[in-house]
Amino acid sequence: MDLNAKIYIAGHRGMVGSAVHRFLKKTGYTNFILKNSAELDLINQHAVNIFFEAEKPDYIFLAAARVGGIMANNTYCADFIYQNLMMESNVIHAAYKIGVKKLLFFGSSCIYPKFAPQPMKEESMLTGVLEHTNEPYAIAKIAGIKLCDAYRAQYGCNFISVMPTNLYGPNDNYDLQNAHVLPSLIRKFHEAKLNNEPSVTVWGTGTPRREFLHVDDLAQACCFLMENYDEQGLVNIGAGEDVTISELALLIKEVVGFQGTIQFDHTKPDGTPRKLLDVSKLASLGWTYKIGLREGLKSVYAEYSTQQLSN
Ligand code: GFB
Repeated sequence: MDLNAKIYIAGHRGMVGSAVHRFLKKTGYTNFILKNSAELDLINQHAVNIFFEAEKPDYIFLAAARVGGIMANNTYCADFIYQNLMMESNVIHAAYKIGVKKLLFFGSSCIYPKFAPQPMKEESMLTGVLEHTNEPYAIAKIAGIKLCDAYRAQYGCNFISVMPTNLYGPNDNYDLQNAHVLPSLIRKFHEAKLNNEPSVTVWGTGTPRREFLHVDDLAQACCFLMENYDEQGLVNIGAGEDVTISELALLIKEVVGFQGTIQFDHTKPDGTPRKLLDVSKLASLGWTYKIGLREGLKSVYAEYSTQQLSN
């Protein structure tokens, strides 16, 4: 991508899109097309086609998506499959029609089977049954990957797919019902500390294992792949290390400085027992993560607590 390339970041206000935007700006890119959902409804195919005809971007980061944690996925399952299918179909087809130079699609590690061998290799996709709490979302994301590969195979489009692990960082969602575990626990421990509560409740058994990657690392990896990867299939992006939810809770408790105890609510779902990505493909291309979990947690907690003070 030359520095004057016209880059459309779909979903630039979300955690992933905003991180890609920050990284590209820092690298020297200046020519962005940014539209919020009120300005461009990506579910509306007609609106998407008009926008692409008028703007003709060179490169696209397709980060727009309906996302959420385990409870949001389980509750809004129709919205998750419908909205994601529509957005990715509309953008990918329009990108083909106007002949963009390259498009990068964001999948999710939940596309792998619930009991996939760990760490999960790219070849594991479509080899087994999905985790039921996020099956509709996962099917929409698998469809997006297949769209990219099909447009590459039939029309020669340079569309690639990346598979991020569980992410955290600036512009995350801290809504207790709909967020992912890491921001939810930051908020729970922070509020418990301020209110001198005796304990914090963590959902599930605490035994599931998850891998976490700072979104600034993800953004850097995506820009690296935009420059260095032109093939079908997906590329995992992760740290290659995981922790149990109990270990995560203890780490957040320590970073926040909460003195009370941790309780587990066994009525809440655990989801997939383990989700650790095999990142050897990305490593062989020449990229590894930089921000460790403790360091990343400290920086997001510093940002979160400062924001709370100013609210
Ligand atoms: O992050 P999370 O919501 O999603 O939950 P998944 C991860 C684990 O943390 C589950 C536990 O075992 C939860 O039960 N957990 C403990 C909590 N306390 C909490 C809490 O306060 N809030 C939340 N949210 N979880 C999502 C998928 O799966 O991950 C999506 O549903 C997507 O489709 C995303 O793939 C990355 O890791 O289980």
